[in-house]
Amino acid sequence: MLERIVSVLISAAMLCASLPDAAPPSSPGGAKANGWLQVVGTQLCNERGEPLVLHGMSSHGLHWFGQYAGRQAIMNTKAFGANLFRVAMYTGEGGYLSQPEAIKAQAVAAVDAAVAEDMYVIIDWHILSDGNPMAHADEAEAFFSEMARRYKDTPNVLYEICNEPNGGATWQGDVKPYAQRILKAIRAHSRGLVLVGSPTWSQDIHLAAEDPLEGENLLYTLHFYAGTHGQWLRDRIDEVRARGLPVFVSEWGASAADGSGGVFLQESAQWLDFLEERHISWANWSLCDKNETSAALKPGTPAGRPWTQEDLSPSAAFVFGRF
Ligand code: DCB
Repeated sequence: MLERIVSVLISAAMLCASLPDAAPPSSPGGAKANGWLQVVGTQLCNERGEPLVLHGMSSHGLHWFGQYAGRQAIMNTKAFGANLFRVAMYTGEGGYLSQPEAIKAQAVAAVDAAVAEDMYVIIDWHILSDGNPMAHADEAEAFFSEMARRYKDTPNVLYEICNEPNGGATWQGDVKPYAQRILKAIRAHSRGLVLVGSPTWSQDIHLAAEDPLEGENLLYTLHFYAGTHGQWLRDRIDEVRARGLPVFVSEWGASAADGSGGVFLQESAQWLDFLEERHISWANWSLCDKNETSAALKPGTPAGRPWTQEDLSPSAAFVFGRF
């Protein structure tokens, strides 16, 4: 009899152990469960110092495809497993610098939507045609100062201060001094993660490794396009990490570097396997329905309803499956 009771108790205990915790967090990779992010060595970690990997989508330019940075669209990416959203706020090309108040309101609405979904969210100062971040450092400083104050108590928010420096911009003469200035403005209010780009569309991360910034909770962005960038750029990631530089892939595409061509799924899988082995976080370009191969949605897909596999482009059918 006693034997039988013991064996029933043991099976009950084993059953309990195989069930998930009674009260799972609202989203295992979300901000409620993980809190303020921090960098430990080269690894992104949660508030408890446990490694955390963020996966999600980048918006396209807010001023062109703002509907895909709304609550339903962000929720849709979460439903596919994302815990990160990147708000790409173009500065040039008719973006923030041309209409600051309207675009800022759009960016804030997108950030608030991601926060409401318990996701981490990147505020991206998306320089591109304006290749040198120094060209609009005053505007950037005012913008990030305001954002850091607004979100000083919101652990969800990450600050990407210069998407892709290019043209003649150098690390030592332009990007580093710019980053020092913006970092200071952000740190006056917030301890949130700051993501820093580098020359050649955020590929020259080795220049940052030779002369890194001082400060806490900084990561360096590396951007790649699977049809254009291969092993040599992955090797560069290993080189800089060996020197202690924390890396975050805040933008990558399954297309070629112009956002089109391909789609290069085999090359993308090779890249994502590489990132996964190293617990490197990423955001994919881009959540929109533009007629280009990097776009996640088939042309004409409405932003205001849930999406099925049928709505996804070949790129997103692959990428969403890797969240
Ligand atoms: C980056 C930019 C991003 C750009 C994508 C794809 O630029 F951060 O804004 O997105 O990569 O090129 C594209 C959109 C197009 C849009 C165009 C201009 O997909 O719909 O018309 O921006 O706004 C890169 C990245 C890498 C390289 C070059 C660029 N590269 N670039 O290695 O040569 O010149 O835009």
